[in-house]
Order: sequence, then C-alpha cells, then structure tokens
Amino acid sequence: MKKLYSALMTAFNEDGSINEAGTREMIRYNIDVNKVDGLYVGGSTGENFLLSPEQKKQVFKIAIDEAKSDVDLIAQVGSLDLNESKFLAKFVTDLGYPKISAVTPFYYKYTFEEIKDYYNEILKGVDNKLLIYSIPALTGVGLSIEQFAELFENPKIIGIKYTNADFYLLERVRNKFPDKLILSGFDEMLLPALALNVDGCIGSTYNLNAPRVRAEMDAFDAGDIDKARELQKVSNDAITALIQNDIYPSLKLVFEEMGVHAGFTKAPMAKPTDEMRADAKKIYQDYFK
Ligand code: SI3
Repeated sequence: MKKLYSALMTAFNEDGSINEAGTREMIRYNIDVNKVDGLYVGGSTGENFLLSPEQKKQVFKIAIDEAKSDVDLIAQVGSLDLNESKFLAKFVTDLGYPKISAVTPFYYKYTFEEIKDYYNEILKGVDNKLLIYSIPALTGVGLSIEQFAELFENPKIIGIKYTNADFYLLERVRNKFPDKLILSGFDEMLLPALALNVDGCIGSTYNLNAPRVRAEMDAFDAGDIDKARELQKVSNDAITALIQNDIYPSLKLVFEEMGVHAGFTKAPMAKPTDEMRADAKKIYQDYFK
C-alpha cells in the first residue's frame, strides 16, 4: 500500500507567533477527515525556514501531542545551522518521532563531502531513521545517483523525499535502491511518480485534496489508469488555481472556507488581499466543497 502524507501547515497569528489551536485543527483534519497515513512536520509547507528554533520546537511538540501515534510522523530538522539541526534531531527523537528528514544544506555552495558530513553529523548519536529531503528547485542542490549511494552508506538514511521533476533520475534511483523509501514530493506529478513505483507521496495540497489523491492511488493500484489520469487532471486544475493565487496563503484561505482555522502565513509572505480571498472562495467551491 502506497502511503499518503500531508506536509503539515503551521497556523500563525497576524504577528507571526504560532497559533496553536489552528495548527491542532489542521492536524486533526488531516487525521480524522483526510485519513492520511502520516504528516511531514517542519517542511517547506510548514514555513519552517521562517521560524526561530523555539518556534520549530513548539511546532514539533504540538504535532506529536495532537497526533500521538495515530499516524506516522516525519520531522524535518534540516537548517542552515548544523548545530541547530543536530539539536532538533535529538529533540524530536526524544519526543518520540519515528522518522526524521533533513533538507540538503542550501544557500552557500557546498561540496558533496560537506553535504555528506552534514547528514552524518545530524545522525551521530541519534537513534532514528532519516529521509533526505531533495528539492533542487528551491535549494539549487541536485544529488546524483552515485551521491545518493554514498549517503545511503549510512544505514540510518532510509530514503528520499523526492521533490524533483527529473523522472529519469527517479527511475534510476528506484531501481538501484529497491529497499529504500521513496516519497514523491510534487503533487502535480504524482501519477508519473506512481508509475515509477514510489512508495507514496508527501505534499502541501494533500491538506485539502487527500481524498481525491487517495482515490487516484487506489485506481492506480487497481490498474484503472484512465480513472487515475482523470483524477490527476482535476487535482492539477486545483493545483494550478492554488499556485496562481499564491499557494501557501491560498491553502490557508481554502481551509478557512472549510471551517478549519488555518491562520496567516508568516512574513515576509504577504497577507491575503480581498482578491485572493475571493479567488480562494472560488477554488473551494470548484474543487473542495
Ligand atoms: O512541506 C514540504 O516540505 C513539502 O512537502 C513540500 C512539497 O514538496 C511541496 N513543495 C513546495 C515547494 O511547497 C509540494 O507539495 C508543492 O507545494 C506542490 O507540489 C505544488 O507545486
């Protein structure tokens, strides 16, 4: 069975502080209504790279306190400060997170040796399993098949959150590492990723769209490719509309339409305008009502 994970959003108050009640509501919605298999906590969708270390700890605590062991939890601990990543890896492991993940180090240009040291350092002394978070479009860091192989020499590195449109590389990685966990990260490219036998997916739009995506995965498993393609088309219409309306605030605005208090995005992300609100209402009515 392929696994469906929502990339958890963080609800913020207008001043950028964390809105705990709203964040809990989104967790509950994902578990109770979306019936996801797991949550990816502290990823891009959680606006994690805009948070202080204290706020990151707060989100990790809220998520596991609310979700308990009802669903699988993956904590993204990668950061520009390696010491912070190491601290957070230990922190979430002590909280009981069964898996961690870390984005490839970004902003500065690192050699592969530095990237490898970063992962090995994060895992040193931490009894947990890690998924490499590969998202070259945002980090500028693309890993080759040989580099993935070297990283996998550390037995605690169990897989990849693969947010990459390079399907040639995905096919190579899947076939070279059949026992590794590969979770696809681009929601709009789920169907081709399923065809290449990924183990599941993690995404932002699953917060709203999980039931349709589950139906697509079921259709795919049943060999009904026409139905899977049709569902992917509707999802992509919705994703296109969300992206055109600025995806992170739009996801939150549509959640609000559903009665879930998703709060604000964190500055410097913009506050929603009246026009964005009107478009989000339409997206809700067209795709999620
Ligand atoms: O929160 C996370 O780290 C993710 O899961 C990111 C995920 O890959 C999303 N990527 C970004 C940059 O937000 C996708 O779900 C993406 O929003 C979606 O495919 C629309 O492009």
